[in-house]
Amino acid sequence: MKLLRSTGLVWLLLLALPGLTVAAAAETRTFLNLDHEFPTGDANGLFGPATHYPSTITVAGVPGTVTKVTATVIDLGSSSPDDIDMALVGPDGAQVMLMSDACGVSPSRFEEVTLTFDDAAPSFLSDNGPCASGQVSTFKPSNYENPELDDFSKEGGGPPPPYTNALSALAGGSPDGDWKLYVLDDNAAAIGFTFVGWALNLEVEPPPAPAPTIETVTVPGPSTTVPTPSPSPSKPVPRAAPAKTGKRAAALAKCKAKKTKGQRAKCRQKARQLPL
Ligand SMILES: [Ca+2]
Ligand SMILES: [Ca+2]
Repeated sequence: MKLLRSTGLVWLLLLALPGLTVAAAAETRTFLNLDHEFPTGDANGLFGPATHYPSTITVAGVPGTVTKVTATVIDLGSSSPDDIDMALVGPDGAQVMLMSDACGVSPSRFEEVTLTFDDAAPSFLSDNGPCASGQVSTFKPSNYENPELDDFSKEGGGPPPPYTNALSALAGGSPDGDWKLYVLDDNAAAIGFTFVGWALNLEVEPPPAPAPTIETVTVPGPSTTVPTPSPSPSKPVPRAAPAKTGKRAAALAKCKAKKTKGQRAKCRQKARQLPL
């Protein structure tokens, strides 16, 4: 007889556990707002805050950390670019002046200009202009206004100073939230701006992915047969009785046929010597 006994095996499993991470590559995402913008301070559109003040891009559901920000103003035209004040405010409240009092006053003018503001650009916009028309160009944020005079809160109810001049001030936080572009014409003479929209370009480093790690888990293994232990030697083992042959009974039965008592006794004595 044998017994069945289940044994346990230890397996090494790869499981995703929080806490350990693997770096992921950054990627750039672009968001658009195509609301047409022009000054709304008077009936002729010569000065004052833009149609949407601010013009807002709401980013939602983008995990990770912003590592770089650039902004593009699409199809910008002006008969007096110096009038333009433009600031970008991030979800965390950082304020960057993209351009102010750049490219000269009327008769300096430009049209159909698409400007991207990028800290890594090789140069600034010209202070006194002219700035070329019909160009798709990239410049550093360019502010030629006396900082004491640059104040969106006084001229249009926008964010008060201070404003930085580096888009890097907008990096380091979550992409999610409201990104606000404030544009203002600060001079009642000449039309300062019209543009069809703007793009927000965010370089985002995704959140670290969970790294595989090792956890030990015990799971049931295959069954194993093992022999039954032998009986203890100190315990007596009963001896089996020999099987009956029937020879003795047959001989005794024949003894009844003997004639004399003596003959029957002698016969039984002989029969008892036979096996059962
Ligand atoms: Ca200004
Ligand atoms: Ca103006």
